Amino acid sequence: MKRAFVTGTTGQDGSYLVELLIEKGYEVHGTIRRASVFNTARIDHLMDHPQVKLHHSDLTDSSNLNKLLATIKPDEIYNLGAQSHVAVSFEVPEYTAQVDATGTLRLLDAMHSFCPEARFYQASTSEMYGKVREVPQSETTPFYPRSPYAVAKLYAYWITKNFRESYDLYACNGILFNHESERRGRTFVTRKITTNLAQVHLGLRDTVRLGNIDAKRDWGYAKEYVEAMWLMLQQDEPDDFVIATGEMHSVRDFCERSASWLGYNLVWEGEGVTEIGRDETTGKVLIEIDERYFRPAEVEELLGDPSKAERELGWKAKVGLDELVDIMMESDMRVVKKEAGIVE
Ligand code: NAP
Ligand code: F7E
Repeated sequence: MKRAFVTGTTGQDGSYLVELLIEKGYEVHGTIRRASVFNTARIDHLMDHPQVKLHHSDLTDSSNLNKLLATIKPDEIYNLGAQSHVAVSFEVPEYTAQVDATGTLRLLDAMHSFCPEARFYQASTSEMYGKVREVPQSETTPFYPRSPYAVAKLYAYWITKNFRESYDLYACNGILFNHESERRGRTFVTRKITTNLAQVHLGLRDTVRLGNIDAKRDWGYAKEYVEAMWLMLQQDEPDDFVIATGEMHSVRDFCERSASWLGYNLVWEGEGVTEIGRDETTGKVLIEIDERYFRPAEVEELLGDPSKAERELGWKAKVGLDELVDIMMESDMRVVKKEAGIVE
């Protein structure tokens, strides 16, 4: 049985990846961080699965990583663990670098020392393109990171490539554009919109308060994106791939589609921080702008060119934005009702 080692198992992508690897017959060694509250909600259903083994770990602790890789000797390593919130990285830049940049180095170094035959996947990101140099962005587009998160991830990208070239390791970067799901963290904009709008609709919150609603992203469905990670580690040669849908939409557009799912027709009034989004029929204010959610430096638009992945991995995104909104709104209406004790 093949063994996989996955950091960030408790996150959105980690939980989907563990499910995929179980399906493919792997023994999955996942890492969890000790926290003062339970942080395993996304993998609780997998805890007692005979193919899953969980280990306390942290990307800031090389002695722990060395010990784990020396004993597990995995065939594949997926480095998904990260301080992954862009806005938070401006508040904890050094910690973000410790986890996202040097954390990746620690893991690569442990692999080089204890299981150099393993295959390594690095969770690289479209945020590295930042202030974009060309549209759409492909594997050859120059980078221009705009946050401590993106700068840290750029280090991780290059150290992964450097270990591949220096030590002949099988190490790949998946440059993934934004991908969302019903398991997305609630402080990322799509999930914030779907949970908060559900709460507004049920009378549990007044409005949804957002920052820059004109930012544009290439949003895909996380469950499909983890298949691309696995595919990257099944090729003859290691390489780097952009994973994206090839379509771009604004946060404003995501709000309109989510509101429409609930039966509202969202119309906009005013500008800048005084802009609001109202339901045209009832006049009810659904969206307000809040300066707190603007970032010191913004990534205005990201659009991926996934043609290399389609050509070489046979991977193509199937879920478009409307289906993604359906999945997330349907789930969040259920989640929010359950949390509020609303019985249908
Ligand atoms: P996520 O939901 O925020 O999950 C991040 C995971 O990393 C969690 O399991 C978290 O543990 C763990 N983690 C945080 N700090 C850690 C540390 N010091 N040591 C070890 N693990 C740590 O992120 P995601 O959306 O699943 O993304 C997965 C990876 O892909 C991340 O590296 C992210 O930066 C990258 N990425 C994401 C996207 C996207 O759109 N989702 C796009 C491109 C790249 P806790 O549960 O304990 O917090
Ligand atoms: O923001 C704007 C915000 O936080 C998207 C991470 O998974 O994807 C993610 O990073 C956009 C930005 O994602 C709010 O300013 C407006 O322009 O959902 P987000 P992100 O920053 O693109 C990349 C690929 C990663 O690698 C990261 O790990 O939406 N926005 N109003 C807001 N964003 C948030 N969070 N909250 C707001 O209220």
